[in-house]
Amino acid sequence: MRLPNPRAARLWVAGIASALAAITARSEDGYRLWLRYDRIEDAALRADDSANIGKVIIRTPSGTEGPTLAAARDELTAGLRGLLGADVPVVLERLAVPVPAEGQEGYELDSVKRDGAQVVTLSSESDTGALYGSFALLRHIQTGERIGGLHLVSSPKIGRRMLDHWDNLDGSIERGYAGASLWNWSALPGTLDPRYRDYARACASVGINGTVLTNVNANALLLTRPYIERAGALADVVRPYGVRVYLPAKFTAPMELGGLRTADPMDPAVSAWWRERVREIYSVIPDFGGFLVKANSEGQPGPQDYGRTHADGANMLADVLAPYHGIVLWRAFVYRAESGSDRVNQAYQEFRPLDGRFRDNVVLQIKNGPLDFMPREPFHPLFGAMPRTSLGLELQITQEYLGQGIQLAYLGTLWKEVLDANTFRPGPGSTVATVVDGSRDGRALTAIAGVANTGSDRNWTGHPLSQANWYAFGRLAWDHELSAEAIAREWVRMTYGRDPKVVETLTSMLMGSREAVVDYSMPLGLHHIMAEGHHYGPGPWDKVSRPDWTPATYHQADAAGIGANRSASGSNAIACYAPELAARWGSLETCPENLLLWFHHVPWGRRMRSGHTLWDELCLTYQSGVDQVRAMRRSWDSLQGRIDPERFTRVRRLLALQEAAACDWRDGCLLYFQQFSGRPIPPGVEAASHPLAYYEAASRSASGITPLN
Ligand code: GCW
Repeated sequence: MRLPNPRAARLWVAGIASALAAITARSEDGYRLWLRYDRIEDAALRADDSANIGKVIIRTPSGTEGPTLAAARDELTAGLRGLLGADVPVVLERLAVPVPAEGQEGYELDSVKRDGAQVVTLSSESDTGALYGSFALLRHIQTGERIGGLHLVSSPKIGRRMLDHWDNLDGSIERGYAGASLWNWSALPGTLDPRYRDYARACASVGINGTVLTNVNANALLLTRPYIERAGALADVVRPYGVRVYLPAKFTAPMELGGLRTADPMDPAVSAWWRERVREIYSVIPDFGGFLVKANSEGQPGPQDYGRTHADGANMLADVLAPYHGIVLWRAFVYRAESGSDRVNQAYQEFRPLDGRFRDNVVLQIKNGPLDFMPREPFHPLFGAMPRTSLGLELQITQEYLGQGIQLAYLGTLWKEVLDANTFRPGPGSTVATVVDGSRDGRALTAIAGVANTGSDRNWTGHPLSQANWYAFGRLAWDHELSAEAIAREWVRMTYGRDPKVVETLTSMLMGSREAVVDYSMPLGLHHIMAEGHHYGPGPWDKVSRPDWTPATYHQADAAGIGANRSASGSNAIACYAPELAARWGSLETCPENLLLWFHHVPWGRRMRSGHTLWDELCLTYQSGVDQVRAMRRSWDSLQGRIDPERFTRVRRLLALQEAAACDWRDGCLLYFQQFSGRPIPPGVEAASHPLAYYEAASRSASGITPLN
């Protein structure tokens, strides 16, 4: 036999080794999300947990197994086998005494001794509560907490915890950055993608209990029998996981589908048409949640087309749904180009007079800020102004204005900022969170919604680290008192393992990431200066047909200064807030600098708290945003070898693109604003690589997005 030459032999051995490694290494494509259940590497901890969990006893009032408890048992069995490497028996028992956890969805977990052995009891007043408790137990173990001495009582603070999908029936997703829609309408109802179940598992694992399947820019077809059946097939898959299906309702559906000459909510023929549709929906989906409605907004039809109010429209649908215990989620994202008034005041002016006029089964669903999911906005003033209405909070998980599928922006911090904001309504405890969870005004119907960031990408969310936002939304919807950092750390432990260096580094990257995006894109209260249409990258120069979509309307840059004057001498948006806030935000001296240009038109030369002029501060903040991205890149690189190569490489490349995008924001915006300030770029800020025309042209390209490959 001829021996191969040494170089060929080396190559051959290396080839075999890498092929073997590829076979043995688990493919880390992100599909499993945070529900990984990999063996706990710390043998002592594993042994300790195993000794303390001889059995899991699920206790519910019936003590018998239906589809939800079967799902709980499957999850526990698979999860514990994965984590502990042992088959832990899961048994059911009848619960005789009520558990301390409030409400049907709560649970209690205890480590107790039974017949001489350590076991875990999981008690709940409902099967869904037991399912949530199962996920909580697995989370406890997966994040490295000990089972011995376990005592955990938990229940959700908000009733309806929803994902709103902006998925269209043709499979596209409005503002979706992770592939196509998860829902394959042409294959439904006959073919059920296994992903539907995994979607429901992921939702249930963080307590999400509702899904609006399609876009608020609604398609009336959804209300036809074939689509109701397709939605019904999805409802059947997600139901065992405690997730109810909701649908968007197009206001003119009675005309489009029913041939009526009007959609006037006061017309008896119109409500009769809806009644029949709703009857048919419930005959297919008995636990149908209700309708989400975008009306008289951005071209969508609504009750005002017939001289009726938003309350008239919402109440008509609410009355039709009430016999089935369905609800209406009516969006407050309403503004009109023709009105000529400041867009951030319009929803307040429209809805505040309607306080107390909505039926009990209506939730007014309000975006976190008065404009539109900007990187930073003050909270929406309606949260402090409608005590006699159920107010739901709408957040955007998909990163329309925060880097889309390319950039890292952990949104737990943004959402906490809103939830914790004090509305200064008279009396104690008036944060946005206590209004939304109903405790402030004793409201029974409560809701929170996140616009989903899911899609057909193998890893569900496009950017591997954007999974954290789906996770954080669910965790905060369940308990808004959790800190953004605790949630980030928990997610990192579940998704990237418990290596302390990984946990600390990645948690701090997540925690700083949103502020980095603010700093390199819309710092100091700037807003709505992204490129038109695709909304990715800078576009302060854009000239748009509608003034309320035109960046200059919002930045107001001129030779004197920059920023939107919303004080009493301007659009007076501050008057929509409680007097304490109006006073604080209305004065240049007391307005927080991170909202300064939201509320004020500020002279370029004004001294900031740092001692810099506004112009210098603006430049330095943009630069700091870029520097923060560079620091994130270094942090991530320091994790090489501690994270699987597949996810490591992908995030590494994305962070490089993020740095390029941050530089584009800095350079484009500073070159543009410099035309007005006429001041030099201060030392410490890097010079732009291109002239302004380059950035303007780039923003007008199809997507403004640097391709991945
Ligand atoms: O943020 C804007 C988006 C639209 C969206 C709209 C809304 C679904 O740019 O794409 O439409 O808000 O929330 O209705």
